[in-house]
Amino acid sequence: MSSDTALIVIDVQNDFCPGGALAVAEGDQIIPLINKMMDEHDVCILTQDWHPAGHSSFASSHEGQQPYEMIDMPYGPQVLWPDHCIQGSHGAQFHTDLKTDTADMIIRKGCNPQIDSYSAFFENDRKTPTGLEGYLRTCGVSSVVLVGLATDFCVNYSAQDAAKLGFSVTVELSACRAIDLAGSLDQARQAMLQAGCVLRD
Ligand code: VGL
Ligand code: ZN
Repeated sequence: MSSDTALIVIDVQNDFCPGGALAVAEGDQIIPLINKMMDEHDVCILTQDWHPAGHSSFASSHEGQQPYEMIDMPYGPQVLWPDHCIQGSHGAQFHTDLKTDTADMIIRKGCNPQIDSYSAFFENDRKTPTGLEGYLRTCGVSSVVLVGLATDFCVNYSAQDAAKLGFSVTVELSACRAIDLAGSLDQARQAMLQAGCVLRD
């Protein structure tokens, strides 16, 4: 694949795989396909959800709230999650089967205690950048292929932001898996299509 296309691998971490704190069904099954795709792309980016303990996206940080409830944050509605991907923990490590050696860059996100960050490009205020856009532009990248976890949250937000920034976006759905909370997968598919992303089954 030419170097104007980057593969962006979203959050293939222990906590999002079976047995993890925020396990996505079959989350580990996409790893062989992702490893193969990494061999086929010159530019590979990995993202790593990387929260400080007590992060504001954790239900445990809000008295009386349970995981998967919604709250209003200053930047908008936010789903509350079980504690997950705490910096330095086993759950935050990449799954051991993921071939990380050929990655050009690893973006850690969700580090700000006050703001969640689903997207590889912006925090959930939708305006604080992670720096990935600049990196991709510097490399001459104009199109991105997105894979990883979870389809309806971090892949979805990353895909929409990439499209808004003017990249051509393909989401390879066979190499993604979803959390699917109350129709979130259908909503995510619609939103990604609306944003101009190509969804490949
Ligand atoms: C994610 C929920 C919370 C994801 C990350 O990777 O999709 N979802 N943090
Ligand atoms: Zn998270």
